[in-house]
Amino acid sequence: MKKRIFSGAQPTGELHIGNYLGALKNWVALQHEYESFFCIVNLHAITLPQNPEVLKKKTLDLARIYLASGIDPQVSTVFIQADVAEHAELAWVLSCVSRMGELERMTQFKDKGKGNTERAGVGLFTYPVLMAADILLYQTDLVPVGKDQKQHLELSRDLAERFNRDYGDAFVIPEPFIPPVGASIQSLQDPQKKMSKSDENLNGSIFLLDDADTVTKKIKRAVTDSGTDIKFDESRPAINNLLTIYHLVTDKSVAECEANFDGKGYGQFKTELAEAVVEFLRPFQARVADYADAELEKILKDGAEKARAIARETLRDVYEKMGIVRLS
Ligand code: AQP
Repeated sequence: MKKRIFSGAQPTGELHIGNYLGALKNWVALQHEYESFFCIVNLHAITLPQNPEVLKKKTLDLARIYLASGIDPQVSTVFIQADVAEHAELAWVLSCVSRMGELERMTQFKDKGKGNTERAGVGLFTYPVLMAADILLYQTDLVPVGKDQKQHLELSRDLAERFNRDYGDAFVIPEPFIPPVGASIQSLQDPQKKMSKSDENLNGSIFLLDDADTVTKKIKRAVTDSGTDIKFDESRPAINNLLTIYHLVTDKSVAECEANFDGKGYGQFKTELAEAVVEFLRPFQARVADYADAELEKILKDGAEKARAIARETLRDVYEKMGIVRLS
């Protein structure tokens, strides 16, 4: 039997090349090897305020992005989180198993809550518990994510182990799959920060739907480090980040990338990088319009039905083990 993977993204903001290189690219590569579940995590989206109309639209847009990236709905299960109510139910159960202290240690809560815990939403605080529910419901073996989600995944493992120890084995303990390269694509404007949908500086991120002109301008404006060599070098985070993007969008080896820019200046490097990113995005952008609304909805409904059957079984077992009675 194939092992199982689960992953998801939030239908908030515009997906950027970091989301693609850190997550989606790996989902596409892994889907034939694993039984795959890819979720549009719209319940996670409301942990920060959203405009309801925009959120509705973004939910279907994100499904289009998944499919345009190469996720094959004949092979993988693609669905919307809110279509499977068991996600919210298991999140409640797991919140009763979680400790305040462990959630307080989550760095994303500190970042997104901007250090003001009095004003931060409770949903933002318990976000990692909902993420644990997403993963554990499907008896997931492997979770392909970017580096920013590593801590949340460790919490999922801790909660699964605690539940299994206290009530009996109900969950597979998931492993993270964090790509060796591309797990953290940094902002073009501040290479100390990860590229992020919610960054107010739009020049920091290359969005998957940016046109050629916008991509080129953003790359030309990208900050660089001192020095002139165009080589992979962690101590020069700006150039390292740009070269990593080049490496991943062209699929050229590290040596080929360095050889290609040997003796060239930053100007030439940025021109070639912009061309490579535009070329990489072109076929993807053409595919985004491939699916009509009705076809897309059918894929998502079929996906939800398949997901629900597994989720229901896991929750039934969890309730049984905890002594939660349901008469119907
Ligand atoms: N900069 C990044 N580099 C590599 N991978 C990344 N991911 C996010 N940013 C980078 C990975 O993308 C997947 C989906 O992310 P998400 O929708 O759950 O959003 P997020 O992790 O909260 O990060 P975003 O997209 O930048 O949004 P904001 O601005 O809201 O934080 C995940 O697997 C994530 O690791």
